[in-house]
Amino acid sequence: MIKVYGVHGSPFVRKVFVALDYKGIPYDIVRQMPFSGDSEYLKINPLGKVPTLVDGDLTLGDSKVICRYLENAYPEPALYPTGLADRAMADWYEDLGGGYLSELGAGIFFQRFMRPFAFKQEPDEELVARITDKKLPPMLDYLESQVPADGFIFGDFTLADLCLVSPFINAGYAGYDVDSSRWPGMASLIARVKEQAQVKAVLDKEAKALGLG
Ligand SMILES: N[C@@H](CCC(=O)N[C@@H](CS)C(=O)NCC(=O)O)C(=O)O
Repeated sequence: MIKVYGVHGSPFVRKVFVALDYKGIPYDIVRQMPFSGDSEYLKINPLGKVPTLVDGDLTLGDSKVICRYLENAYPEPALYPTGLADRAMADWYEDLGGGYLSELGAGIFFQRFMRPFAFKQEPDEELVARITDKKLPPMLDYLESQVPADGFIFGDFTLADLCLVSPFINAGYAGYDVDSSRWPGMASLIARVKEQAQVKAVLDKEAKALGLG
């Protein structure tokens, strides 16, 4: 049985859970906290980050690498679009969502969720305001120009949809909602992705794990 090391709440672990569920692949979750410095875990993932996937003799870190492996090993149902240009765009969206956007979402999540609830510290609201008022608006303007008014980016649901939306799911846990009067396309894509069957199922488990459900 495939094993996934990680915890609910991480956008990268979420991606792998959704990919496995979407493809109907059974797996066990091995609870592994990020930033733990756990020496046993560092033996299988020297970066200490989550997720890590173990499939028999194969041990892989990094959600992007893991999801490409899953797509190649279990092609149906597909989680990436076919066609050179669409596939390249999906990779770009995955990179953007898992890179810069994820840092912004994590910044809000860390300040407004982790600091008060896990560390009993005040959030740095100046830092949050810099993200919400300065850094996110130009990104949201760009995303608004990319996303469809209905359905998903490439027609069927793909990981690109989840990757662009995931940072906003984490920011949402910390009370930040995308302004639907300013970015209606992005706000509605976020709502549709959260309702997608496998995403919804993972988010329900996440809410319980984070004490929100
Ligand atoms: N590029 C990695 C990023 C994974 C990542 O940053 N995970 C976070 C949790 S959301 C983590 O483990 N952070 C701990 C650390 O940076 O030491 C992926 O896609 O899997």
